[in-house]
Amino acid sequence: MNFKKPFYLSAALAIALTSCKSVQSLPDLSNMSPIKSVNHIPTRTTDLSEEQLQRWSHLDVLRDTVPGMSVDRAYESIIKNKKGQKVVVAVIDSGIEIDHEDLKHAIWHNPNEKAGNGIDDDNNGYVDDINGWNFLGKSNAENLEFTRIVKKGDDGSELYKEAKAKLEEELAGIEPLGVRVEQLKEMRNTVTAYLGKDRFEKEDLMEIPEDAPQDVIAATSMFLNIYMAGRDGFDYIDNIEEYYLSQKNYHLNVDFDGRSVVGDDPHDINDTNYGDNDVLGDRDHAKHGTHVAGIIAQKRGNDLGGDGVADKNVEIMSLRAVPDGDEYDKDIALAIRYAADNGAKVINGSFGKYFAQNSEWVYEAIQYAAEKDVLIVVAAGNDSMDLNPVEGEEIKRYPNDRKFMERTEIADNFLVVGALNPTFGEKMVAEFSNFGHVDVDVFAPGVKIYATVPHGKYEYLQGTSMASPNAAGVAALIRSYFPTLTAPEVKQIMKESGVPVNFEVIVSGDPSDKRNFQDISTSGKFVNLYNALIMADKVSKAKN
Ligand SMILES: [Ca+2]
Ligand SMILES: [Ca+2]
Ligand SMILES: [Ca+2]
Ligand SMILES: [Ca+2]
Repeated sequence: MNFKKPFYLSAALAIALTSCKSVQSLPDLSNMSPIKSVNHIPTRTTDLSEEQLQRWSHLDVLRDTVPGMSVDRAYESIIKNKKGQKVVVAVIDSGIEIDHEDLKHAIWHNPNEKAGNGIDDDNNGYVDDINGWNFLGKSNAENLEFTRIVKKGDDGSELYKEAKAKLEEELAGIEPLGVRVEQLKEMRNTVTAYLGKDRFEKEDLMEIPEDAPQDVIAATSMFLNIYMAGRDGFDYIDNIEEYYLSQKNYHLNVDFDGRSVVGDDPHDINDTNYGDNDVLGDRDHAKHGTHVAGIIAQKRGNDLGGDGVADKNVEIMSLRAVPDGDEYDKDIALAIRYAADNGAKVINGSFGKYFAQNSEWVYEAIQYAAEKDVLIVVAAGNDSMDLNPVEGEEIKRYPNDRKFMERTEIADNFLVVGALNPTFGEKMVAEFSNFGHVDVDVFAPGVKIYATVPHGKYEYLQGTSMASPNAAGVAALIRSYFPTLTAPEVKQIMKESGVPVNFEVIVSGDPSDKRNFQDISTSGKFVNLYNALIMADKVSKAKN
């Protein structure tokens, strides 16, 4: 792809076209009062029903006493059936099942590209890019970045030393896991041999007599514990083995080259002729991206699966750039530029890593997106870490809008989101969620989030990967109804209009580590759509 575009709309023309599109005016919001600070929330005495749990992120802070985003309240009292402007949301992820029946209504179609003619009709550098672009081609698994750094060889750099130490630490960490997998399989064989069948269930285990051989009894009680915890013993072993093997064979394996099938040089930003237009990729590797897209755009109220935050107001552009392993800075930089050049107003980035070789390309792309007025919403990461500890070294996490050791941000269009549990009180922060008073901006629901997955299905998933698209959906709705607001204004509104929480919460899942919620992000708040629309109304009126 060539960065010098031979054809694009001038800024003035783009604005003129934008203002032609109709946005139906919302009801008068000037007298509506936002949900204010939450100091003492009545703890729920009953569990959420399955139906409530499937859409808890849409529930209301006060009415439902969960840290949801008051999406339903906003639809009922503000959005109603008012039409907004369509907002293109680029999802940079693992691929999206664009023909999923709960998603296909909201997929972006490149208006200036003709499908399947082998010609780059709109001259944007990508041939037949109908729904976005697949920067990964046929690749799926990848190394982690530190593995790739070690693979390149010792160049005497500090980065190499750090990467080598990290790789050795991780390899040592998975060794006992490999031993454990073998033990578990042996125990499984002991039980299947004793029972004389290939598979067993909890009921079979309950019938094993107390005078069975010692090794059978030991294995039985181990498996019973797994079943008692609500898990299937066979799935349990498979999951651990799958994780172990992906670490050993791909993520940490210096002899594995995931990129060769793509055919480009991933460390040459000018080598842009790669990838293809298949934005789904391998369907079985598209779970993450399909789920993220669903959180934003799955159809609301159709009795199918879950509800998206912004189904009618968005078009999802799929940019496949996140493999099973660490993403390449080149793919991320080009994906951000693609989104900015082709009409996206919001980008969701549910990915990240702690080592980078070409981070300057991503920093430049973020600034490029800022020039094009694109808001980038990203996940804070799932490593239970304080990214900005008061003592000790700061954590470098990529992508970021801050160069490390510097305090100032390089752009004002980058919003970082941590994850919340479906419960108020001291346990509201997800135990895996990173946090930080410099590098995390807001929190949003990210545990037990129900959304689309490939093969037309739905699942609960968790992660800051799920919190980010919840926030991105809110950003899209603000931009849909208040199209004159800029990306920095939308970022500011999302931070300021959030619900402040003034009590201590457990971080990193460690009950002995409690922080005031106000101190673990730049805003000290969690995202609230209802409040955000009220504030957006005020800010946009003040501009006119
Ligand atoms: Ca094209
Ligand atoms: Ca074409
Ligand atoms: Ca639905
Ligand atoms: Ca920042």
